[in-house]
Amino acid sequence: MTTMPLTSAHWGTYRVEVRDGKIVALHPFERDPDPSPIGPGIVDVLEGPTRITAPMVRKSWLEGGPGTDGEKRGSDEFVEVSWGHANRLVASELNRVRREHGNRAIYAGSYGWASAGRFHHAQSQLKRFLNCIGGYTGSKNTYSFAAAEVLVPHVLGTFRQHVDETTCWESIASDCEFFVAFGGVPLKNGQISQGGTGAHVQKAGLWAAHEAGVSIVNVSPLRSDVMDAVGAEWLPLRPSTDVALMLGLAHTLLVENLQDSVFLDRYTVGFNRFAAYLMGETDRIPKSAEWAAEICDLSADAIRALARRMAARRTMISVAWALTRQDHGEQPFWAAIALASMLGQIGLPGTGIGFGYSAMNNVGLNRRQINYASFPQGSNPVRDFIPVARVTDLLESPGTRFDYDGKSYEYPDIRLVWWAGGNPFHHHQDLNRMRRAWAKPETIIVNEWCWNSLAKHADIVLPCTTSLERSDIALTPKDPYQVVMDQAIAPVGDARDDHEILRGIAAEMGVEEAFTEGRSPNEWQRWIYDISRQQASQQGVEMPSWENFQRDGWIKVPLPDSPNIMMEAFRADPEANPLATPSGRIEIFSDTIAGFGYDDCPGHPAWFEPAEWLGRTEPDQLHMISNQPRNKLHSQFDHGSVSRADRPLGVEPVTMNPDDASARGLTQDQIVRLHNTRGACLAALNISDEIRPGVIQIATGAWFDPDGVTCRHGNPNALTLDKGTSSLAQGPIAHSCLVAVEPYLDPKQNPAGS
Ligand SMILES: Nc1nc2c(c(=O)[nH]1)N[C@H]1C(S)=C(S)[C@@H](COP(=O)(O)OP(=O)(O)OC[C@H]3O[C@@H](n4cnc5c(=O)[nH]c(N)nc54)[C@H](O)[C@@H]3O)O[C@H]1N2
Ligand SMILES: Nc1nc2c(c(=O)[nH]1)N[C@H]1C(S)=C(S)[C@@H](COP(=O)(O)OP(=O)(O)OC[C@H]3O[C@@H](n4cnc5c(=O)[nH]c(N)nc54)[C@H](O)[C@@H]3O)O[C@H]1N2
Ligand SMILES: [Mo]
Repeated sequence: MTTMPLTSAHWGTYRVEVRDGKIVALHPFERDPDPSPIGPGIVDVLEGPTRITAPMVRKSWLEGGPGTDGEKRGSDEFVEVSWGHANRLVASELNRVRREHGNRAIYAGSYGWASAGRFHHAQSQLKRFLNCIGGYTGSKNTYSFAAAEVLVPHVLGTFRQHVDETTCWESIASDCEFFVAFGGVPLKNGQISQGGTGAHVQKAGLWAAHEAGVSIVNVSPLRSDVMDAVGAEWLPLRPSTDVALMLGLAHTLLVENLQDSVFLDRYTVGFNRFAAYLMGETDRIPKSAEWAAEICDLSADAIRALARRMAARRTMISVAWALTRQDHGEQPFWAAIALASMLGQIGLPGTGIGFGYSAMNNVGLNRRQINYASFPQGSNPVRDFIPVARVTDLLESPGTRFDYDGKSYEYPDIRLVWWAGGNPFHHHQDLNRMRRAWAKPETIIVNEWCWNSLAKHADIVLPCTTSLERSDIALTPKDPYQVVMDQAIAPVGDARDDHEILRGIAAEMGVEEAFTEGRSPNEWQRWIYDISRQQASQQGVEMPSWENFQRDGWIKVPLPDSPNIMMEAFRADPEANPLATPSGRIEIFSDTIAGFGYDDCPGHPAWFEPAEWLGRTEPDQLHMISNQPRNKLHSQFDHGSVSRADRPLGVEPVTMNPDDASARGLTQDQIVRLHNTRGACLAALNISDEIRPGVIQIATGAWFDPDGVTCRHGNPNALTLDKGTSSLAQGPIAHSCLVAVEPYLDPKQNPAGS
């Protein structure tokens, strides 16, 4: 018998072809004009050797108890146990840690992308459970754009709301003339939309802009960050130097009197202080086009020409989120806001600034934002937290203090780590350093469905289902399509839903009623839907009954009456609609930030030399860009057929300019070793002039497979630098990283080599 249930994922909506209880294929949703090939990558790995089918406990931990041989994590054997046994082990260990060290000794920030679906959201489930037993140390912000999440609210009142209200592609096609994309608009990224999407629009949006005559500039070390078909002009700057370029543009506008003074007076504060910095009055360094050219390796004439064009045309500035994932990653967004303010087009149709047309399908997607309900997490009595990317510092240095957004905090002493729905062995920087710190906690619990490096580095592995093995609802304010996620197959092996895993442990600890409130998963989903439906109705959108939603499988929420334009209301009337900043205006100078007294994040946008960049290299070093992979979401399905097909040599490809390859005597498809003082990884060489000299690009996502400090599989986080962006946001800086590249001589094939 064949059925075709519907499912939703961060990479789109699909029809699942199920034959006799087995999934044989995923087919694109009939409404999706540009479906992502990522989805089918799950089919061949749902079962098989990489699937976790029963609870597993690390042998030394099971035999010796908590804290035994933490340094064996990642290499120790695992022993299968029953669910009853696993639940008792987890419950008694939680009780011990709480009794001896208090709940703050449990770290459950559990950052990561889990699955789409409003109810079976792994982190929400875990956090709700832990809140029922006294709480946990959590984390703040994201790896995506931590620096912007902390900085931009000081400057524009909020960050996330502006991202959600990004001026849509329709408005760009009708009203923009000049689209300047820092970090480009790589279509690989538009496959993704957090919480699911019904129709992919990024490619069509960019194409429509081109067809409407919008000129596009791709400011990026990678030419391929904008699709060839739109004929973008390529400005191949050095990585991590966008701030210098933006300051050079701003200086040119100022000295040529091209800035919009009326806009600056009415809508901003602090421009004069920034102008003094631009002119070199504060540090004797004018941020001229010549100064910028020296840093970013573009010509001063090109910089001046770009500034003049931006002032003469209706211009949109797009800043990729990647620009925040570099040292001093607060500054590119602040400098871009200052530059857009000088152009004076913020809040007008098709122009101004957009935070990340590069990043996801939902950025630039015209839609109505419905306030859907979530699965309630309860409240956490523990006040301790870390900025998310400070996890290694947390484990390494209990009791030490850190700065964050104007205050000072202390790292608690973590005894137990619990991760559900994220992969720190994918997402964190300097994985060799993290691995050493990871040996310290007494117990590490992980909910996972596949044997990735996170699962391998745990003490207790609780096997969870994938979204194809349970039913859920994908309600998301980020997309007009709302989708029923049908259960396609029975759970594989003894895998349980995260909710069911935690219900079992809650029962063991006597808090089952508090955790479930007596509702079954199905009743919870209906509860979430009914509240969402009421809230939608208050926003003027009528959603069908639960029964009809289930019957039809999906709905499409009507589009807004007029296209989204970011900061439109503020522009129309800044007195009636002030920003949520102290001044109510755009803060080109922020007294609040200046008042924090950070020498690495002053009161206005400023250039700082990154910790690692091409302006200061050892001989032979190259700048490594580790951007998002085109064939998967982060590390998910790296073991699946879609990802493997792009990796015929078994290791992740790395792209290098022909000049750099010939200088090193390297050839196409050769296996190379990328290395620096922190670690190394192997990669398969792809030689191409789509990348500027001095820079290499290797996508993130290869499963970390350490052989000493070398990742055999090509995970760039074996090399990246683990340092905060600044005292303000403490965000991750994966993109500021220098490496050397050499031929790899496989000791097995080449005993005389290595
Ligand atoms: N070098 C470098 N590093 C980076 C970046 C970069 O640009 N360069 N980008 C950073 C960014 S922006 C991000 S967002 C992070 C992403 O980092 P993560 O979000 O941590 O990466 P994922 O691989 O998506 O991890 C999700 C995990 O959840 C598991 N999972 C899926 N569904 C379920 C479920 O239902 N239950 C449970 N329990 N688990 C589930 C998956 O198997 C997977 O292991 O990486 C960051 N790291
Ligand atoms: N297919 C796919 N899509 C994804 C994801 C995925 O894993 N796979 N992850 C999603 C997530 S969680 C996020 S946060 C977003 C991230 O969205 P982005 O941050 O926009 O994505 P990246 O691919 O890291 O970076 C975009 C481009 O910026 C360029 N770049 C890097 N450093 C610099 C620099 O210093 N200056 C300039 N001008 N350009 C630079 C790189 O060439 C890169 O291709 O992507 C989302 N989309
Ligand atoms: Mo992200």
